[in-house]
Amino acid sequence: MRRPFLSTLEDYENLKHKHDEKTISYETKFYGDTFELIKSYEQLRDTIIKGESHLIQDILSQLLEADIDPLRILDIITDAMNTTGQLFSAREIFIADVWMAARCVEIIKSAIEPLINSRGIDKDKEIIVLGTVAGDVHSIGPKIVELFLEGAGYEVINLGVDTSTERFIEAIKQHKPVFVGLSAWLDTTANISLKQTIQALSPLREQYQFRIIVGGPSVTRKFAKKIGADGYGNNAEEAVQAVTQLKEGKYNW
Ligand code: B12
Repeated sequence: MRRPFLSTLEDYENLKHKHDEKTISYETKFYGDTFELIKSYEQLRDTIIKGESHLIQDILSQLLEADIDPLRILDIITDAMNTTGQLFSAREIFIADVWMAARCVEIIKSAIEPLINSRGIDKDKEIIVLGTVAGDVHSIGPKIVELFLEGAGYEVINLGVDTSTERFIEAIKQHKPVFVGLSAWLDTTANISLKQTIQALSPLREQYQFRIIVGGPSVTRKFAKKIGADGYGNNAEEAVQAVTQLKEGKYNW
């Protein structure tokens, strides 16, 4: 299990103050990075939280020039958005701030996507269709899941947000995926759209031989099982684990 980079803004500030010789060596050992790199990670995270999209490109270039694994940048995005969510929930920032943070993430994702895709493992990649269910416009989580699944060697067709059941069915018929991944963020879309989507896709499972995995903060493992999903992932790494274990017949709820 990958350790979250930092879990709250407070941790982040503490870490900044903690950067004396002793802790640098600890952090350096832990992450296998140089101090300069850790500073750039922090800077990227801080910049996302502040929504300073005009600064993103420069910081990202520094990190990529240092040849860091682009998948690690996804950890920073996840952490920054979790902190953004906590600040929003605590009413310390407004929805407009969340939008600005999301905008920064979009810029980063566009920049690192080609780097992750260019790793190409084999030509005949299996396909995974991914989408956020109808009525829900959250896209950052599935984008990260997409990048992880691509990193694991799948071709991912991301249908984006607010995806109707008809659109999922069309994509299944067209792309013949081995997995369909569904996301939901809101309690309403998890309880209604996600359930309805699984019900609508289920009759096609036998004919098209795909399995359904689900995720998103409003979805629990128990709920996923109850509504008829084949697998669940609490985060992008678990999404990869779920598809791997399902393929090997080793998935355990
Ligand atoms: C960013 C954000 C937005 C942005 C979305 C921008 C975008 N392009 O995505 C905007 C501003 C548009 C937005 C709008 C709204 N939002 Co909003 N939003 C968030 C926020 C702050 C962060 C979500 C996020 O990106 N997290 C970071 C990613 C990396 O994590 P993640 O999403 O959990 O994804 C991981 C896992 O869930 C998993 N996963 C995700 N998908 C999948 C799929 C599969 C198959 C698998 C296996 C795993 C998996 O892996 C991902 C990567 O590790 C959350 C708060 C939070 N803490 O979650 C609220 C939150 C989700 N939003 C909320 C609300 C209420 C809304 C609005 C209704 C607000 C409003 N009043 O208008 C609207 C809804 C619009 C709609 N119809 O969908 C609530 C939902 C409450 C609820 N439980 O119902 C939350 C929890 C905030 C809160 N505390 O109130 N939001």
